Amino acid sequence: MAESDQSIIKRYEDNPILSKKDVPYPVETVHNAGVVKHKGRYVMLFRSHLRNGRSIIGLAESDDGFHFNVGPEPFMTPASREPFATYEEFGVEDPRICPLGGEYIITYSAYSRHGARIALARTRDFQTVERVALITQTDYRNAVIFPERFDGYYARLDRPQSEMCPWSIWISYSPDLVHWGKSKVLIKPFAYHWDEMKIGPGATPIKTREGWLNIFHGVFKTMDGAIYRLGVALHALDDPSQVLGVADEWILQPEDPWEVIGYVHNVVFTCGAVAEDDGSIKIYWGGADTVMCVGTARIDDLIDVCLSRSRPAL
Ligand code: M1P
Repeated sequence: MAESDQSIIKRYEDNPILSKKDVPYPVETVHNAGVVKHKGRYVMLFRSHLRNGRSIIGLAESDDGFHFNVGPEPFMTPASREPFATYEEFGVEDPRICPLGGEYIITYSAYSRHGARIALARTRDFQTVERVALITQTDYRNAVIFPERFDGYYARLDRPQSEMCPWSIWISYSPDLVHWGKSKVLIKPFAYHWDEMKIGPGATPIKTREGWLNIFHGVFKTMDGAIYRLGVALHALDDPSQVLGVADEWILQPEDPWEVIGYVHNVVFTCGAVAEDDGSIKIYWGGADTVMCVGTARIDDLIDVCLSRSRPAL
């Protein structure tokens, strides 16, 4: 489906790039994937629903960031070892990958009868993975770790889920990736706006010369259900708790048929983006919680919409 030429993100012409037919084990969806460049290749960790409705995480690799091959076995299934087993009983979802100190930190949602928590795992090679800790209580989703430390502390953006206020983006800090605190709200849904229902961090933050790009999702409730779109914000390089700008307009909305219709209608949802040396960025998103898509944008354009056409963060 054609999109407006004004779009800041150019969709790849052969979307969707991955769907369940590409997976050599039984799954019903391929969506919400974290992506990183490892040794010159693109590694994708994607979520799949099984036929019991619970989720697992698979791995796919690519030389060009557009054509991916899926590994023969799932990368992560619910843990059998405690304390993770109790909290992953209902599945593992929405992985994000952060390159940090020569390894890759994976944050994902752990689902159980006790709600949704964020779990943290690490890998050096995407061959083996070590679970490290459950890093939130219930109910949290959408945690992304910054790929650098600030005054010696790791930092993350996340999305606690409160009964009392719209779900917002927060920041927390940690000396060791396990114990987190100094939490502070940074960006809230904006009333009568495309993201007024709830927002959540999306891709692992991207370092640019002007600040950290935070590509997030925002949700608007209509009489026909919710619409998930992508937005972008810029955080200060030396202090990511300083929000330099939140773009007033969304940068991507469901338009292609596989984004409008699927397991959950009208969803574009990102868990990963890869910055390239030529000033472009590949942004990956799940379409309708069913397939994986990719598009490209200019990093300078994303910075520009944050700084020149911004709305209040709080
Ligand atoms: O179905 C759309 C999305 O709904 C949830 O997202 P959030 O709570 O952050 O708005 C998650 O289940 C997500 O995986 C899913 O894509």
